[in-house]
Amino acid sequence: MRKAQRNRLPRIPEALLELAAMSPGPAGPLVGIIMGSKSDWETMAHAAKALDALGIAYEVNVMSAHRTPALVDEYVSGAEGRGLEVIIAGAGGAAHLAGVSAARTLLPVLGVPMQSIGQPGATNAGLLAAAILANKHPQIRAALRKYRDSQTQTLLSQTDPRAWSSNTQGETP
Ligand code: AIR
Repeated sequence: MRKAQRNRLPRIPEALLELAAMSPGPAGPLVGIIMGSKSDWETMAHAAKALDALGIAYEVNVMSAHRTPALVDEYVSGAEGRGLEVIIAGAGGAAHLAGVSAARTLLPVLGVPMQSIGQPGATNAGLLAAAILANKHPQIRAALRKYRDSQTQTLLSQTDPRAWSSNTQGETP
């Protein structure tokens, strides 16, 4: 672009830039949340909640490494081709779903072993998925930065732990 042309371009106001950062990301789901049983949803919903907070599109499906291995194979093998970029796999018991999934794809698979890691692990899996996606998607990067800034502000406004009872502390780590 020549200098004269460049000078004619309007400056993008800060507010517009902020709006662009808040607009929805790429159309299709980027994250596939899978779990071994519908009974895992109560925990895995926290991964979905973390993605919701950052405006990241995801899909949710129940499938089991032991009960429906062919379905897991089909879903995971096709995940990258359908546009998914990260898989979050939650399962209880032997919690093999993440390992079985990772064997069938080069996508990053974040495992959430249900009983041992539970809700904080599911939330962290959502945030880790966002950090992975932020390498490629500027809108997600902006959303993640905004989220982290708000976490920082929350901490800075609560530096005296004695002022807060245990049930009023923030939910996310
Ligand atoms: N599971 C399902 N297939 C293989 C395993 N390990 C797990 C589920 C769930 C637990 O077994 O992920 O955490 C109990 O499942 P359900 O369906 O009996 O509630």
